[in-house]
Amino acid sequence: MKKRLLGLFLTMTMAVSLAACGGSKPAETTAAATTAAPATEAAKAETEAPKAETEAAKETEAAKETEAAKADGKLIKVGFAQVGHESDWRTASTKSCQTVFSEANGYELSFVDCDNDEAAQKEAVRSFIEQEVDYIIIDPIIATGWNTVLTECEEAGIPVVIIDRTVDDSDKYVAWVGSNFKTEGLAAGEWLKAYADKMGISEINALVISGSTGASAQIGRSDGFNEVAEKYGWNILDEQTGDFTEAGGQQVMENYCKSYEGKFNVVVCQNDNEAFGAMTAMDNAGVKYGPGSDVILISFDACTAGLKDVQAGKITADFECNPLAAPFVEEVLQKLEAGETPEKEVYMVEHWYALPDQIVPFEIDGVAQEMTEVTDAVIEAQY
Ligand code: GZL
Repeated sequence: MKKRLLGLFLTMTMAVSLAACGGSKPAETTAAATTAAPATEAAKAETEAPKAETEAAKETEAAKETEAAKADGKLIKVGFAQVGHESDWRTASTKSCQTVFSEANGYELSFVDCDNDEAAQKEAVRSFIEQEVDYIIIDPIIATGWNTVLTECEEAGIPVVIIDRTVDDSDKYVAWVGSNFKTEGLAAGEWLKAYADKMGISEINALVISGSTGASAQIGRSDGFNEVAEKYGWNILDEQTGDFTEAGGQQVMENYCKSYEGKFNVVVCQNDNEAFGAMTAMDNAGVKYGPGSDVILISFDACTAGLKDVQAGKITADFECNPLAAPFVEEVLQKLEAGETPEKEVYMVEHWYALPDQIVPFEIDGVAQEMTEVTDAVIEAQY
């Protein structure tokens, strides 16, 4: 047990440094460390040979320790039921979890990609119970239908941590780490109002490509944006799900370009991958979008590829959803390991992105919002 606690201490140090790096994404990048170039190739080879042997020895030692810890049952067994692999955001979320819950950090991770299949996700959770894992992490594909299986986890004495999306019909979990999706929707709406006023656009006719129906991210973003639309009397011409995928976004936008030709001036995509698909559809239909064009294109997630499209003048504004929650989930597990009570809710830090001409002051419920200019450095530091 002592070894495991040492491993946990090392993990906490790792998590804090990871969290500092990934959780708040520093606005500026640190200058790349410079190293003196070796004098000659021979000197370089000589310098590197012992280092390589040392590295190899270290890796062997670490592998031996991990195997021993595994054999002694000292690794913390974690089951993670992930939504799927539908988006760049999801890829970053999975990578973050697999990096944090690694054997080197003292964990034995059972990872299941549930491929956006609710039944498969419940099955994965039940398999973790059978495996008698120490903890279960769930990113719930949709927000309801969870009480039965969470009761089974409770009866098996396995604490559950929810990451990212929420469970709305049960509180049988010890903590949730994620984003305020309604705030993201409100931010997009209030920014649009401020930007439209700046541009002298008095009428908003919006088409929405929403995320997976019933996912808390979809529910929150729709609720927030629709609340602003009602407040200002905008026309939401249509809202159809693109299922958070590029193919879904393209399919819906192709239909929109036919059904609403010349009638819309705003497209809201509830994640970047839908926006990528929507852009392909609008390109094919000859619809101009982005700053200075006929259509304002709004997106969510602000993944690296999405910010590149902001910088290229394609996406007009991108509202971040931070996928790097794993270090904060690990802090919850470390508290539980230490017999402490973790916070029930932990919110991620998020930013609203645009180019300078599209950065306008706006408020959410009277609170002034900061926007972040998309620069090469910001893109470099993104996920
Ligand atoms: C939001 C997350 C959503 C992302 C999409 O927290 O669940 O699911 O916005 C992803 O990119 O597919």
